[in-house]
Amino acid sequence: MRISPLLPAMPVFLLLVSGQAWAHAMLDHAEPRVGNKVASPPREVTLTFTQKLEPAFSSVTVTGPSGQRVDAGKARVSGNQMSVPLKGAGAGTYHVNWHVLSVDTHTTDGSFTFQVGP
Ligand SMILES: [Cu+2]
Repeated sequence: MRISPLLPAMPVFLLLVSGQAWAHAMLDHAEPRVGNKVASPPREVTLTFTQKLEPAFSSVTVTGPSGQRVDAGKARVSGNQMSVPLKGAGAGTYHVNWHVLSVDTHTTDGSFTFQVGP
């Protein structure tokens, strides 16, 4: 385990000092695509980031149309990608919430939605 004592303060510090000027692991793209509509519930969600991730400190949760958790298992991290399997939950809006630690020791998080339906 490598946990910097400064880690919890880093995001605030970075916001105050530099905004987005430094490179962090930001979401580059996702499948299903951010804000898009897909015909049937996907088997998994894959997020691709702008930097490699630390697997032990990176996670993603997904909630389905009625707010229930639909992520089915631990997220898998490979390089700059993170995937999580889903259990199908029908049509509606799915919320994806991610929280990652990049190899440069900065944490970032964010969320997006995609739609399932005809
Ligand atoms: Cu960074």
